[in-house]
Amino acid sequence: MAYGGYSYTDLKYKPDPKNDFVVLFWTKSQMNIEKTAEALAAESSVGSWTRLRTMNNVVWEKYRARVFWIGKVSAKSGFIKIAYPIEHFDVKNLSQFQASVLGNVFGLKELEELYVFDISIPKNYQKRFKGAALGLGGIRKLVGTEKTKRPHMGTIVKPKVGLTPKEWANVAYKSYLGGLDLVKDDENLVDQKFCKWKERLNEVVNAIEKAEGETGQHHIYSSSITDKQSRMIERVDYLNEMGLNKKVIVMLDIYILGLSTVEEILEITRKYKFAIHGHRAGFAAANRGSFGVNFQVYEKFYRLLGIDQLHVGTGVGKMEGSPLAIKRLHELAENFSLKEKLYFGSLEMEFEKNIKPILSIASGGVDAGKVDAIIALHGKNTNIQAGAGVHGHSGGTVKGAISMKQAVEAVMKGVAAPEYAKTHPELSQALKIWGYSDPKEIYKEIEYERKNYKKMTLEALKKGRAGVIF
Ligand code: RUB
Repeated sequence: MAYGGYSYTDLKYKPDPKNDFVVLFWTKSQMNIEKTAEALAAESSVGSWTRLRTMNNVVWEKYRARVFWIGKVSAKSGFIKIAYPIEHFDVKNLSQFQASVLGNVFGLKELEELYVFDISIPKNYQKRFKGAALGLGGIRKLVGTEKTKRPHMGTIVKPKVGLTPKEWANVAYKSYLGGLDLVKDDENLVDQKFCKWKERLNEVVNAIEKAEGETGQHHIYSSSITDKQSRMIERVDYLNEMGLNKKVIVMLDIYILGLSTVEEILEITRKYKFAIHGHRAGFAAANRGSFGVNFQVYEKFYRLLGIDQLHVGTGVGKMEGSPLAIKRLHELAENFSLKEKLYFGSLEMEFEKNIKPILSIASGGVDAGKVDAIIALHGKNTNIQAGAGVHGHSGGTVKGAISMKQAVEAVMKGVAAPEYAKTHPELSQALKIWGYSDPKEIYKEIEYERKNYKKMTLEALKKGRAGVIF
């Protein structure tokens, strides 16, 4: 089988974890799976649709992709693993990697489905990146939870847009007063006329100082600066001049900005020792349905680039993603490699020592009644964030924040939220409004996966993408 005059399939090939990228694709197309595999390898590496008079041995031997595994589901669909040599790519340029492997292939007209489940990044490529400046340990130090190791608690001020700086900061103040560690801008609030960025920032810093005097806690603010590059740089410079790296985290809409812009901004924030809050707004626009890339691929890129705390979903809230799939994203944030070799849709990969673990963020449709389930899924190394689940509490923002704090306290004491609620009215009220997500269901799913990993893999190889829990 060949495509464009060459055959890229070498089923005996063994990728080298130090120097080869490996990509796991799912595809369904009008061509036989073997031919689709060739087409993907050609278009994403050295080939095209027909033979090239300009091809030479060096190009072919040194830079081509190799299809080394095909998991056929039907004649025209299946899973494919392709290896790419490190020399194929720029020395340190994730956008160039993205254009090669996650680029044109999605436009090939014969393809009816193309989904990239995972990627394994070779060690020698990872070494070229710095990883997070603070990472999980640094963020815990900043908030003061390195000893207790409790989950962080945050909120997104709502309404998303429309409040004036003073109104906004007042909501932030109340959230801190209720005991939350973090208050953040929403992804679409930057510098609108009714709430200018600098004014809001100054008001929130005052709110933090006032609240700290009352709570004795250390509070932080994720400030959204997404914009054209020069304006983002001005904002980061301002934050630095104000000496705010212990109070403010720089928040970026990382998917919308693109990998290279994020890298550029992170070079500056690293110099000034600011942590980065990565919001993934827009990711779903291109990555749901039949064509797309699993978030774990981007999560790996973001870890390399140096995001310190990253939105990865909840598994139980308002955003898409099955509990087990989202659990994997949290595991990927806090570990150097996935602890258990479970789950067919992931490739084995170990992060290099320089690529620090980061803090995952569980956000989107969260309230106090979901905290038990979130921690069951994601463990304690996570920032649990509720917007409407705080500001929609019938007792108002302070009580909403208290309900979140009580829910986390309950987990830390090993008490289920409904039990703890008997003596904690704010939590009790939250459970009355929004109900309780029982973690028992989650534990059952985790246990099922643990026991049935092999069966689930076979299932995926029979059912295709539908058999993989993403
Ligand atoms: C939270 C909210 C966030 C989502 C984004 O508001 O809308 O922007 O967390 O999703 P609320 P994700 O708490 O009121 O639902 O974190 O999955 O990227």
